[in-house]
Amino acid sequence: MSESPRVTVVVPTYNEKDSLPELIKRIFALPVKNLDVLVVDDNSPDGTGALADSLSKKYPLRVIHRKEKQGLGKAYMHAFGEILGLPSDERPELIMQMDADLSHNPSDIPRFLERVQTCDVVLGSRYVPGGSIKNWDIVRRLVSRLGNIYASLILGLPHRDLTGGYKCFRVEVLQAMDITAVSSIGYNFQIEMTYLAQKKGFRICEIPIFFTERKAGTSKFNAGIILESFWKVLMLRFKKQPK
Ligand SMILES: Nc1nc2c(ncn2[C@@H]2O[C@H](COP(=O)(O)OP(=O)(O)O)[C@@H](O)[C@H]2O)c(=O)[nH]1
Ligand SMILES: [Mg+2]
Repeated sequence: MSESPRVTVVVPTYNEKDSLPELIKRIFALPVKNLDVLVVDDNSPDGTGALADSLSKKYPLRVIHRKEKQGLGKAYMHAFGEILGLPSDERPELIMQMDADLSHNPSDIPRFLERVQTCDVVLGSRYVPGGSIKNWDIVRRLVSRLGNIYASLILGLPHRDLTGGYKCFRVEVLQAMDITAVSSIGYNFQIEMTYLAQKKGFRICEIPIFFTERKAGTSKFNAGIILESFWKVLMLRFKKQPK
């Protein structure tokens, strides 16, 4: 990989107007070269899409405007599809993804970029030594822990945090997958992508992150997400994967 690979950070947004400007400011304050941001907004009623457009005048940031809220997985697939469709001299070598609500600390980005030099996928992990979660109630902690244990047992994945959304992929990983065939609509996308990468034989590693529950806006997490994961993980396990 060249000295400073091109990096695109994909940020899905739905009603994140109170967090996005601060997130973008902090990302672009980092001493990282060749970095840009791709916001994927699902027509947020709070005007996050227009806000992202105005940020694009100040920063190297692009915005995908989707018609309506269709789930996190769909938003990521749209963004990854666009990135893979870029001409090779514009395509980033590295694709990061992170939440917009400041739960993921932008100052961790250089650690991801360092680690991906010897890995193909880097997972930001709350459940490896040094990782932690701040301000989650007991129910959310339990759901996350049990969800991770369930997914790792069923899918035979050794990683500790399969449900997190702070990650870095080498572009080759996304190129090796048929992004349009990813079946998860919602948050299960995180588990599915890691599973598909593992199936393809890519090296996946984890780095500790400190996850802080959002201060502004509201979580879009709901019981439907748990249900989707419950059956999608089972379906993934028994589905024949294309070579
Ligand atoms: N574009 C898009 N973004 C979404 C959707 N659902 C959640 N997000 C974004 O995904 C990230 C994680 O969502 P969040 O509600 O914070 O989930 P939590 O951290 O698990 O409680 C945030 O940046 C959200 O704005 C969706 O349907 N479409
Ligand atoms: Mg959140």
